Amino acid sequence: MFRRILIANRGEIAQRIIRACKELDIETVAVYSEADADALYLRQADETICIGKAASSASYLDIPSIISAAEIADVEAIHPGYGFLAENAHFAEVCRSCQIGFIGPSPETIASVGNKARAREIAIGAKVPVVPGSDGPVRDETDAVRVAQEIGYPILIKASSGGGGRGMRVASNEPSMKTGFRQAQAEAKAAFGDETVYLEKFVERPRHIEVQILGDKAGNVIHLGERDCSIQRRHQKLIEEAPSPSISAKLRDKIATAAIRMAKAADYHNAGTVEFLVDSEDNFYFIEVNARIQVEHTVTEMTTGVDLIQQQIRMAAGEPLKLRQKDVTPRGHTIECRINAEDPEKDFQPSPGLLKTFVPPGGPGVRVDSHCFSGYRIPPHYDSMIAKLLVHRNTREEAIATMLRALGEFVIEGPKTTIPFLMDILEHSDFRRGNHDTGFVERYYNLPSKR
Ligand code: MV4
Repeated sequence: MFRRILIANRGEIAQRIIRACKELDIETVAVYSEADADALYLRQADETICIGKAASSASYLDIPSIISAAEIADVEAIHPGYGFLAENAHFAEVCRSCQIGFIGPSPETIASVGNKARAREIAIGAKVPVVPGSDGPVRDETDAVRVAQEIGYPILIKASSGGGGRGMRVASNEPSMKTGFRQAQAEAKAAFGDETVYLEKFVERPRHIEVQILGDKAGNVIHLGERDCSIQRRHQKLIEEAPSPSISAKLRDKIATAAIRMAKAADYHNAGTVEFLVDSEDNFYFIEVNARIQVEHTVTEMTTGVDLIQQQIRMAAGEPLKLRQKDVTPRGHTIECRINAEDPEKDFQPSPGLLKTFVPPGGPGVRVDSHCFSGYRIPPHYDSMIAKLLVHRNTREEAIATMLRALGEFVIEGPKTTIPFLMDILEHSDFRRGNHDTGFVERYYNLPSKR
């Protein structure tokens, strides 16, 4: 097992990783930018190192600074958390060449699943259902129109280096394909330095179901059930839950076993997520692999009782999985709300600054993962998530009731937050029925009345 690791991240995930390390008796080295000098996680780490200016590009994304810190602090491994360098194959490669462990998949796996057209090919090879689409990248406009003719409109043009909703464009007919294709290529080139695009049939009103997997270096892969992340706005998840309220036990099992096939085919080690879309007829399709621990890993921790961060660290250190598939027994229902310092009445504009009062809720079935405290100043340079509020209850109905109680109990003075908006969603009849898809927020938010 590692003796000492560096955490290349900030905020609640840095704190989450420190907690796991303390329980594993591993020393922690935290890094921080000039804007994070007063952050809570720095008081919890064994050692702290300033790695640069406030801008992420000059600190949390600066590979030479992070590697220097790791060398100076003499750590055996780096945990990248989520975001920043977590899915950067080059960074994982640099760690390898410096003989520093990377707590995540191999650089080769990160690169291959990071290429979405390649990930699709791997899925096809593993008999994992994909959305009808092009066989690999589409070269030019003529090719695009021909493939689209075969699949039928509407079509989604996706950037191979995109993902998470970036670099996508809908084409509803031949003329819009002709113009859209070139624009998509140009946008992809500008955004990712890679103009490669591919086509998929556009699935209308899908549900977003993702499967948590764990894979050790010996090639054992297990799943820890799915999360339903259909409640999102502009590709930012707002509410995640497990189990999904809208899939049958049979479909759940089919999706989970497909996720395991995908992980094995991608030679996936460490913790990861396989994302699927489920259409209105309960067909499911692979869309992406997330080669990192995700924000919402906590949902799975609550339903399975498995500490995913501890598992990640153990697997990166070369320990084989002790957990067997039959020992993973999801229980009850978990809901997570992401609380952001944003103003829902001003188009979710970030609302950083002084947190005058921050009193999180408690009581039965409640977990709060947050780096915030009364008197903390939320820096404007990073994402606006200030807390993850989770509840775990026996049933979904009880979980919704506890979540509404806990959201109501939260006292946050200073910045505007998304709490009122989250409460609105939890009270919506379609959400309560589990009758929602990824278009829920956009539809609901454009409606004058919600019921
Ligand atoms: C799609 C789709 C419909 N059809 N692919 C968005 C994020 C990225 N992971 C994939 N995404 C989508 N891919 C096909 N062929 C609709 C989405 C999508 C979406 C997916 C999951 C969660 C929220 C979403 C919101 C809008 C669009």
